[in-house]
Amino acid sequence: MLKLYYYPVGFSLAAHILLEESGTNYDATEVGFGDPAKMNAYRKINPRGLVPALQLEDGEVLTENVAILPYLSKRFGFWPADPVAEARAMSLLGYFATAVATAAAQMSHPERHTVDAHGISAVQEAGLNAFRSHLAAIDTKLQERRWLIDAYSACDAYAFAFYVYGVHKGLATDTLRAYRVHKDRMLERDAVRTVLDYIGVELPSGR
Ligand SMILES: N[C@@H](CCC(=O)N[C@@H](CS)C(=O)NCC(=O)O)C(=O)O
Repeated sequence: MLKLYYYPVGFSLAAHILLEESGTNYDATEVGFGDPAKMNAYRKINPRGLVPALQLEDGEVLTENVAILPYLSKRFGFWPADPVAEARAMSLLGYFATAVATAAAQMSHPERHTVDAHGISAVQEAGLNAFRSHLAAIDTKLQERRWLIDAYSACDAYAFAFYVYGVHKGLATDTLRAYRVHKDRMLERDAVRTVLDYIGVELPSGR
């Protein structure tokens, strides 16, 4: 059985949603960030100690959203057949994983992004500003379309994970009108609601 290692407000949410959408049997195990013994055990699965990690039926472990999301999408039929649409999907996943997720990492763990102890709050602020501007860029993209590429895809699930993370960090969403509509569209999907219930994450109403 496929096994996903996740953290509730982590960007593992995207892979979790795809697994649930697929209808396949899978296991989802929460990683015990903050518990050194559990983290030592988890580092045997993913030596970088990050989520998501996806263990395949034969025991091989995939890490990194840019690998896991196309893998699940291709395996379960959420991947565009057209080469240009595929390139658009890869472009977005690359942008999300390198720029948006990195801004979030600077917000959550600024101390890892500077060697200057006095610079930590400045790094955090820069991460916050960058993350806000990425949310605004995603919002602009969503003003033109229902889903981020031609049809519902891993890009939508990943974008939704950023939205959830932003809300949990207390960021205002009132200017993100198209993104809010996209979030509501995501919440209409049974798979999305099932995963949020399972991981115990709620979006406060109106956010
Ligand atoms: N490049 C990795 C980034 C993964 C990542 O940073 N995951 C965060 C959660 S969203 C994490 O595991 N954070 C725990 C930590 O940094 O200690 C990917 O795209 O999969």
